[in-house]
Amino acid sequence: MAETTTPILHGYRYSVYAWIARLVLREKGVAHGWREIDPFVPDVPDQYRALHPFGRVPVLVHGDFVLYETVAIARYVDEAFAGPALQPLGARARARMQQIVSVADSYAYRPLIRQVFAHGVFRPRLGRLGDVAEVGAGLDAAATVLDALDRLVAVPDHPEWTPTLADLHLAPMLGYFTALAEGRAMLARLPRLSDWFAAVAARAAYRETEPGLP
Ligand SMILES: N[C@@H](CCC(=O)N[C@@H](CS)C(=O)NCC(=O)O)C(=O)O
Repeated sequence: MAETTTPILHGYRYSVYAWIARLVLREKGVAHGWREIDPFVPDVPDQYRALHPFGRVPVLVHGDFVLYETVAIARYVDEAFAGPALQPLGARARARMQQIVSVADSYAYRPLIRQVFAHGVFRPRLGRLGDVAEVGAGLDAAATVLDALDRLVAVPDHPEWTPTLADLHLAPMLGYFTALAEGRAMLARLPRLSDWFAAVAARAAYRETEPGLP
């Protein structure tokens, strides 16, 4: 069975998608190795491009099985290994989970991460110039995304609550977005989304995989 081989995650320490993959592995209780690769350098090594033709992170290598795209990695980890189930049963609950993941990738990633976090937090912390116009545009676009998510997320309502792949996909994006004060203020205006985020962010898996800031 595939479970006997230790999977290796290739990722960049500060990548939000690598964080999602690490969070899923941690919630599932899957021990794994780590190979650091910076996908933002101009020349991503050919060796890495052989694993990921688009030169992004993360990639999961499990024996002879090579898998890129975080949504596929997360689902594989949940289905190929023992541990708590991270996908709900039932057509509607699964569809909602998939919908939130898709909203996160399609509508949240660019404004929350590439615009607000990258230009408002990450670049300045590296001593590089962030573009305030990008931050402003990201905050504008984030309003619609956060409103939609406020209506979609399931707020934990009992002590045995366990997260789904939707929670684990979305929380790191909110984590980075709220590294900026304006992001925190926007989230604070939405009580459901705030309660949901507080519950996921309080989990040991989230805290232990949190990359921190440069
Ligand atoms: N659809 C990909 C997206 C991965 C992605 O965009 N990763 C970012 C880091 S968070 C990356 O590698 N960026 C490098 C680049 O844009 O050149 C997935 O779900 O894994």
